[in-house]
Amino acid sequence: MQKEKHLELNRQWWKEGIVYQIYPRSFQDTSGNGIGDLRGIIKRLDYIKSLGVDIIWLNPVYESPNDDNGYDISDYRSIMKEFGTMADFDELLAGMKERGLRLVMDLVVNHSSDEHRWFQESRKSRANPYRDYYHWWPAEKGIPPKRWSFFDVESNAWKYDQQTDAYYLHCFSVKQPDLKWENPKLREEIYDLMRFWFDKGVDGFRMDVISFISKDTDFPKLPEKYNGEFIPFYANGPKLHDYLLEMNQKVLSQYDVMTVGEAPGVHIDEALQFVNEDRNELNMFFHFDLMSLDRETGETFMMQKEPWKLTEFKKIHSDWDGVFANKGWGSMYLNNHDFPRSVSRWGNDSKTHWYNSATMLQTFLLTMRGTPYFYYGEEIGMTNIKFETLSDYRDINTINRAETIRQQGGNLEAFIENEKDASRDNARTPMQWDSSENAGFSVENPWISVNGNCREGINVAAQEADTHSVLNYFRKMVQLRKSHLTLIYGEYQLLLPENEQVYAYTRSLEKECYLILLSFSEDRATVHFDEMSGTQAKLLISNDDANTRVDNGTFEVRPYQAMVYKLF
Ligand code: TEU
Repeated sequence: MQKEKHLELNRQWWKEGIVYQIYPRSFQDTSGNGIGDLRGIIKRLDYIKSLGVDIIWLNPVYESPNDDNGYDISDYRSIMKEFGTMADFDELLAGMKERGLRLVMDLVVNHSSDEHRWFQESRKSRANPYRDYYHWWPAEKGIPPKRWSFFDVESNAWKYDQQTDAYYLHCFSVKQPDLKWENPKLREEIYDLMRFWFDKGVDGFRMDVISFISKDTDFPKLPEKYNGEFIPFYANGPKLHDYLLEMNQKVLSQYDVMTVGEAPGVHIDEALQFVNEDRNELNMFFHFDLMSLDRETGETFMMQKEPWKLTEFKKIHSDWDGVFANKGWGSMYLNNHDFPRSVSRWGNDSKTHWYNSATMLQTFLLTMRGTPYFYYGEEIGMTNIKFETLSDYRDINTINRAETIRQQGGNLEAFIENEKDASRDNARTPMQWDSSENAGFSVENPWISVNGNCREGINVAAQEADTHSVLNYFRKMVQLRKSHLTLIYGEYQLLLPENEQVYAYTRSLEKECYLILLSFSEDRATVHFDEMSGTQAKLLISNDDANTRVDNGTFEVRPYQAMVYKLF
């Protein structure tokens, strides 16, 4: 019976695992330079293990001039000096394996750093053997057709290089030239470096903007329909799936590894092309539908904060669950190093509601179908820092956006106000280990300011000691998921789709069925399910006082309350 169930469910470690994302620059400094490092993660491995998570996703730790905090790699086979040495890395990996933790690294191969040897060679001459590792447009052909850059002050993705009288393409900063995947030699280089890390024992890759790697190298004028919305255009290169299939055949299929693609611009209708098991491309990917729910990309790419409705939030997650109901597999995340902290964005970080909404959002990720991804600090409810001044920021995205607005005589104050909610640096402040000056992150001045609310109980030390803390609720919820296969593989059924206060759904597998009730509201709510009157509901967990038994289908829900009931 067990074997058939296993096969029928197509059980996989990366489906049952819980991922903990570490932004190494902000996790733990041990070298005293105010910057997190690999020895800092080694120091905290027992803490990470105690969370009950299984897989660590490590943001880039490779050699880099840090124009974009490591997403600009100058050597794919060496460790950034600020973070430590390869010996530190090997010790970290060994420490993880000892504890049964798996390591997923970041594969950043849509672009490299302009300080990478490949680019240094490529820009030397048009005949250089590395010329075709990048996208060059000879100046004699005239100005290349408009392409947008995420980080360029003029938002221009073409940079003129006098050395060879040509332009090179960079979808991100000028120091992040795009690699030319159309060149099979370049692809082989990338497959080799992937094998290098897999042979070291790494268990997978999160693949940075993998949806952008294929380009139409004739660089036609952008079709009208993409005006202002260039991301879907970047994400539909002609050879994208050929490359992902080739990568799988030549590398991924040779190892027991996990892959998750970061896929901005991918529409829900294209989802199964990436993760349908029969296509042998990726295991899962991050879509951006939720990440763009509460923001309007205004001119100058200022991510204008917009109100959002719970019904929209529910629809996004229900539609994507539906796509992967029989084929493929989904990823569940509410924040990461590119987006504001989830409790401040999707919950309510006011003193009154912080605890309930932080734990409610944990319950959501741990009761949905799809591999849950937690970002460091989410287990203790870390919030946005909401910097007051531009000088507090370190992120190229904010600094260059501000420069664009300044140059265009735009409203810088409005921009700074908006960045309090929208900026990436909200997610990059040091991990809050205790309530000391630098929150136990470093003895020296941290590279970016610590959030002062580490002195208001939002720190590990205080929450370790409190059995009811956000941290200990997280641990309980993790164990609940791990001990109920239905919460991992069970069918998902949305209830009360029109309710703007409560997100209600069931998870069921064979005879087992669970009801999950989540309040996204500051006000109390009462919900009733006709189909449940007479059904026994036994409470398994809640982040607030709740009725332990309900049998008439009516549930009282407190502000930002979460409840998981077993139905029978
Ligand atoms: O992010 C790609 C991406 O889509 C983001 O730029 C996102 O749109 C933006 O951050 C919204 O605020 C990946 C990495 O996750 C990001 O950290 C890098 O800056 C970027 O690629 C370039 O490597």
